[in-house]
Amino acid sequence: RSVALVGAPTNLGQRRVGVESAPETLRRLARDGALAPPGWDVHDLGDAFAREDGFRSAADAAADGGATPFAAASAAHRKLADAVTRALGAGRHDVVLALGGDHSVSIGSIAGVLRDAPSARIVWIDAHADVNTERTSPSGNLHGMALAVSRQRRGLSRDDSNDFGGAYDWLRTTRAPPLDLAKRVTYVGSRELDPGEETLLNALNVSRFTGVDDLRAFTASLASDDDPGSPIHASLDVDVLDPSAFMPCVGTRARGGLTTEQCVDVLRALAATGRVRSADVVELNLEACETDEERAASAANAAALLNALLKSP
Ligand code: DIR
Ligand code: MN
Ligand code: MN
Ligand code: MN
Repeated sequence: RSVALVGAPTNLGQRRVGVESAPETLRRLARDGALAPPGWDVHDLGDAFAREDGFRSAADAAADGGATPFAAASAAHRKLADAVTRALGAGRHDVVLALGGDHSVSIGSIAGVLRDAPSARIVWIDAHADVNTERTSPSGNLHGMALAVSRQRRGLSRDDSNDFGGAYDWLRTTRAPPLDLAKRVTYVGSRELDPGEETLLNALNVSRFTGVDDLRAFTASLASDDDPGSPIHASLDVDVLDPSAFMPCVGTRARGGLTTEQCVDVLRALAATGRVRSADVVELNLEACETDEERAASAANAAALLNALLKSP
C-alpha cells in the first residue's frame, strides 16, 4: 500500500516560530523507516509551497500585532488544496498525508479533499475546536478558525470590513462544497473551547467525543455509521495528547488530554474502517519545548499516531 506525504511548512496561522519545520522532522522519521508500518510504501511528494511563503519570524508577528497575514496564509492553503486534490485523484496512493505546519493548513487540505469527495467525513482530533470566527476569536489566530473558514468561506469580520480582506474568495470558486459541520464533522478529544465555539457547536448539535467513555463510544459508533461508503479525512492536531506527559512540544498546551495509547486506539479504529483516505498531522513544534528528551518524545509520539492511521495490510 502507498502513502503520499505532502508538506505544508507554514506558521502563518499562529504566532510561534518552529511549527513550520515539522514537515522536515516527519520526513526524517520517514527516511529512518519510523513513519509507516510494514507493507506501506512512503511516497514523498515534496512541499505544496515554499517554506518562505509560509514563514513569519517572531519579530514579524510582533510588528504586525500578531494578527494573521491572511493573504499570504490563503495563498499557501490554496496550493495545498491543489496538491491534495492531485494526490488523491492520481489514484496511485491509498492515503494522502498533509504534514503541517499549524492547523490553518486544514483549510487547504479539506478543500482539496471535498473537491475529490464531496461526501467525505472530517474527524477533528484536537484539544481545540478551531471553529472561531474573527468575531469570536480571542487570539486572532487563524489556526483557531480553520473549520469556520471551511464552513462559511468567510470570517464574519470584527469590523464589518471584507472578510479576511477577501483572501479566501478562491474557496467559493473551487468545486469544494462548504463544509456542513453538523453532517460531516466529528470532534474527538476537544477539551478547551472558547465561549463562541461552545455556543456554535451546541446550536448546530455537532458530535463531540471527549472523555475516556466517549472515546469508546466513538470507536463503537464507527461500526454503525449511517454512511459507510464515504471517505474519512482525519485532522490530527497533536496537542490532543496530554502535554505534561506525551506531547510537550506544541504551541498551545491544554491541560489534560489523551495518552498516546488512547489516541492510537482511536486512530486504529478509524483505520480499521478502511475509509481513511487522507489526514493532516499538525502543530508539532520542536521549538516550543525545553529539552532534547521532550523533543524526542514528541516526535516519536507523533510518528506513533501516524503509524496507527495506516492500517496493516
Ligand atoms: C484558541 C486556540 N482556541 C484560538 N486554538 C488552537 O486561538 O482560537 N487550536 N490552538 O489548535
Ligand atoms: Mn513505491
Ligand atoms: Mn487545532
Ligand atoms: Mn489544538
